[in-house]
Amino acid sequence: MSAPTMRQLGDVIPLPASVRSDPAADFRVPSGVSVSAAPAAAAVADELAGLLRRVTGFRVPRDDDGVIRLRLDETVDEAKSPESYRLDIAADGVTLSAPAAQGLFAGVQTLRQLLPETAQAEVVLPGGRIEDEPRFAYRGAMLDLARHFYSPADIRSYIDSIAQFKLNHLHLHLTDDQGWRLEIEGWPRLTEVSGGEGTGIDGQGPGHLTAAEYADLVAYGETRFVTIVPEIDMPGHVNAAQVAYPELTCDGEPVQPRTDAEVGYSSLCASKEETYAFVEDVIRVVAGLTPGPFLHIGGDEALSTTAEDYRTFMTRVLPMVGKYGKRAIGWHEMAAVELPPTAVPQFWRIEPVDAGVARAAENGHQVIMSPADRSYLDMKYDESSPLGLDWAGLLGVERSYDWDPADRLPGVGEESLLGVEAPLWSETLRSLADVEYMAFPRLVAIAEIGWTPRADRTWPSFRRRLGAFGPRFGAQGVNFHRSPEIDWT
Ligand code: TNX
Repeated sequence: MSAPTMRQLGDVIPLPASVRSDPAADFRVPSGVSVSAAPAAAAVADELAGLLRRVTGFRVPRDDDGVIRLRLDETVDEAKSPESYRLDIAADGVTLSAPAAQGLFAGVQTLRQLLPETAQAEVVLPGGRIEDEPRFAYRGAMLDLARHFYSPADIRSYIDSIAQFKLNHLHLHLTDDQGWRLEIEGWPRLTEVSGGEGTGIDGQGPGHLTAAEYADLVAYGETRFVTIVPEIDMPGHVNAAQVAYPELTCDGEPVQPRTDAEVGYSSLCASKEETYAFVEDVIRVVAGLTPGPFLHIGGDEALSTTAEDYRTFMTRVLPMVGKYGKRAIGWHEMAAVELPPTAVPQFWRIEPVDAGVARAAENGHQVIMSPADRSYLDMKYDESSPLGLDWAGLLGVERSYDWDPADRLPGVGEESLLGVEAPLWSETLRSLADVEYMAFPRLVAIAEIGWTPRADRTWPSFRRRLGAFGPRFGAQGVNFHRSPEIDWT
């Protein structure tokens, strides 16, 4: 029989904060393997048992004295991230401990990568200790449902794919000029008119989430420790809302549905009370459906809103987010106005466009970094990419990895960063396979930037670990781009 293939303890993406190998302590998974866990960690333990079952063929029950133990450490110091964990692999067993269930989940994602991707005659885990915690609290992906709608099954699949890289937020861009994708109680025409047939780019991306489907997605995300961040984009990017409700334009005249990819032509009317009644209703409903702390209010490319109207609008709308218990995120244009203390600007441009974000950081605001030239997953990989745009340049895998969020904006350093997010806009996409092709592997690079200590990251190391991940994407059925920059195994 051939020797069992075993990974090195550090062959994990994102690279853990600390890895100490002990080759004398390799753990051969025995046929009687069982998993034990505190009741609060039962779901995570079941997940690990399922992974082990798949690759060993053993029964892998849960019991009280498992050779694999998941421990919740109540005595942790407060400064530790709830996502931190410690993984000890020894010849006689495996112990995973963490201050909270999300840390155990993160540790299970690490273990998953140390296991083979397919069933083996003998499964061996590499001995040693990993101590790990994230660099940033917020590590996100964004999916644009407005330009093309993706079904709940597609979104669940994307959640599964991102969670294995310890990404912990999925931002859903739910509304834009070409479509409105979330049912809002009291405003049925939003989805009846603008979430049905003929919507999306070229009319090719119809569909919407009912409130119940959205709530199910939120609950599914919770099982993968992925928090849903809903975005209602305003005051620009609102043509779909105005098609459904013409009273949302300044003159009240009906507007035509649009399925082209132009931006910057629509605006809510800052001087009309109807506008704020609508916006407050929408924020109340979306906040009510969303247990997570964030509500994204867009604010980008409001090119047909005057600076004064933008200020009037944002100054009224931002407090509404707080009123319904949420913390506002907005694209960085939002930082032109005085922000409530908890608001988070999300930087998306290439150049530092103005001083707004730096000023916000100086005033204590946290910032999310999504510079288009490094993190926009809708940019083409190279000239031959069949999908994608190129306004922010071509974005190969190395380019998506070899930058740092703390260096992007003067005045916005490490301590001002809530985290990093990779948006994926859907103008050129038509299916989940298209989404996967654009996201993988570049989203993996962003995940490592968000998790791994800066000083420990190097492109040669990432490139090697990513190359070894190819068969896993294959086994998972993920349609990743076999970038020629990587030696895929
Ligand atoms: C800019 S980035 C937009 C989106 C487009 C995207 C295409 C941002 C906040 N707004 O409306 O879909 O470029 O890359």
